[in-house]
Amino acid sequence: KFHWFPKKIADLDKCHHLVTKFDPDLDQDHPGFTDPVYRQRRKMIGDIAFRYRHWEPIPRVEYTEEEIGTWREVYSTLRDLYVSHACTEYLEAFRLLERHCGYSPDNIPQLEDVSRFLKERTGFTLRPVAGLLSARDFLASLAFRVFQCTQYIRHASSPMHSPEPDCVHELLGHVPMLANRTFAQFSQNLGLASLGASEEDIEKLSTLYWFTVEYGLCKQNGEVRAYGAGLLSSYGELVHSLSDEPETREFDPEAAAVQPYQDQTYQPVYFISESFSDAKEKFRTYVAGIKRPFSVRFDPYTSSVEVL
Ligand code: H2B
Ligand code: FE
Repeated sequence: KFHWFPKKIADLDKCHHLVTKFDPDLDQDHPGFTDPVYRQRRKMIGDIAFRYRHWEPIPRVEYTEEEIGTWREVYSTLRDLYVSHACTEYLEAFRLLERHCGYSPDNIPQLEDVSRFLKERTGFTLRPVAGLLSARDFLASLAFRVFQCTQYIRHASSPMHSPEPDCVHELLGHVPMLANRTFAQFSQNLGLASLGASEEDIEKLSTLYWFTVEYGLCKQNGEVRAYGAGLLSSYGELVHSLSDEPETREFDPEAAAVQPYQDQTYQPVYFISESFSDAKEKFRTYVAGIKRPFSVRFDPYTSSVEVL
């Protein structure tokens, strides 16, 4: 009657359904579409994810000079903007990642190192994924405090933009926020709410994810700052989101869950949360209204989900 969902963390090996709309083999607008060498490389790194099983260390990738060059360009451009545009939780984690995890303009951090760092901070771990994952599989992994993370990097011709998630987006956008306890809890709650949910509810939860985890803004000491990964990994949109061009609204899960969104250009609307605790509380109220014929409880000792 309801959709299958993972009950234990190793079940995430079965949550690998990709959405191919932005894949360089199929999307003619992908900057790598006409570059067979890039597509080969992207596939090789993707294969690491296809072969990966839970409990294994994440294989290291030796990045090429060209790939590191792409990373360097984005990293150094964004880094200067973070001071004035990123929320304090992000900045704090970013400093730690530079100190302990190999974050620097000249090095693309290894997922295994980052995963160990996050495990120690919030219990989150990473697992490699070969591309854009279905919303259901992606959200389900969050329920186990697992973040599915791409390992390949965008095409060198387009360092400031990638149509699909890549390691720049994951490492600069998502990872620092996952080191924050309140944010980690919020992410897990979103995941738990998605387990076995109807198609409509998955659609709403992924729209909510979009306006918070990807494109969320928050208030800090009377200023607005970014915490969404789509913003923190895009120079252009980060500037745009804090300019007076877009419309901003107070975060309201009911509204954010059904707000139409853009995955090709900048968002016309952003939602501003008072704080992460506030967003988490509002989300709790929202989730209470989602109907499921069962409830779930996460057991942190076994990293499994009990169905009640
Ligand atoms: N897949 C991957 N690999 N990374 C993401 O950030 C991502 C995803 N986000 N699949 C998901 C979809 C998100 O857009 C929501 C849950 O639909
Ligand atoms: Fe993302």
